[in-house]
Parts: sequence; C-alpha cells; structure tokens
Amino acid sequence: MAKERTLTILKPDCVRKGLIGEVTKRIQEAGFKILAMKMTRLTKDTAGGFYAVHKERPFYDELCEFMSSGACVPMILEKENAIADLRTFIGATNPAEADEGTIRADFADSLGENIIHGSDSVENGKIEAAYFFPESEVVANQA
Ligand code: YYY
Ligand code: MG
Repeated sequence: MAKERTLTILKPDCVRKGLIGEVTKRIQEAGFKILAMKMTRLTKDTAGGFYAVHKERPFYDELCEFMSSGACVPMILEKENAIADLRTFIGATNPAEADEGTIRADFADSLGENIIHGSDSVENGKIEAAYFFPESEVVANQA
C-alpha cells in the first residue's frame, strides 16, 4: 500500500487540557511519522477558510469561534493508508459515538469540542496540509 499524507490538528481544547504530549505520543505509537508540526492560533477568518466546506451548516459560526479560541497544533502525518487510519484512530466526530480507545472517546467533551481533526480524503489532505505548511516546512527526508 502506498504511503499517504494527512493533516491533523490538535484543537484548542486539546492544548487547554495539557494533552499535546499524550496525543502526540499516541500518534507516533500508532505508526504515523510527523513530517511537519507547529503551534499557531487561528483567527476566526482563517478557521473559517479551513472549514469553508461547512459554511452553510448551522454549527459553522460556533466551530470558527472554537477553532480560534486558543492555540492549536497542526501536523502533517505520513503512513501507509494514513487518511483512513487517522480517521479510525481519532474516532467518530461525536465522542459519544466514538469507539473505545480512540482519541475522541478518551478525551473529547462534546461534538463541537472534539480534540482533534483528521483529513477525510487524500485530496483534502493535500489542500489542508498546504493551508498550514509551505513545502519548505515539510521535512520528508528525516534520514
Ligand atoms: O471530520 P470531522 O471533524 O469528524 O467532522 P466534520 O463533519 O467534518 O465537522 C467538522 C467539525 O465541526 C467537527 O469536528 C465538529 C464540528 N461539528 C459540530 O459542531 N456539529 C456537527 N453537527 C458536526 C460537526
Ligand atoms: Mg471533516
């Protein structure tokens, strides 16, 4: 199976709860290689651009408020089957429906504040990675 890249974001609730280390440890233990990472704080507008696909949804405004409410940690991850495997690893969008042992089941409080993002397709993974990182910040060759 070919290696894929996906974008994850440790959301502001993850950072506020002091879970950057724990979640990053689990990401690495699950076999994802971190090719890029940083801490940043989105504005409401940059959060809105990232989630533009949800613009017409009733939760959009609240989502943009939440995503710009504090620091977040985006990362580009690489692994075979990274897109689907990360989605499985993070769990269902609603933590109440997330499988046991997933990040959202273990740490998320609500549907709106669910700790972590994962790209939903290879194509969106590329768009989302480029939203946060220029190619010069992606360390593909780590020897
Ligand atoms: O990809 P994923 O994060 O699992 O869910 P999306 O359907 O793409 O929604 C993005 C984001 O929006 C979700 O993580 C929480 C929030 N949200 C919400 O607050 N209420 C909903 N009914 C659906 C999504
Ligand atoms: Mg999504």
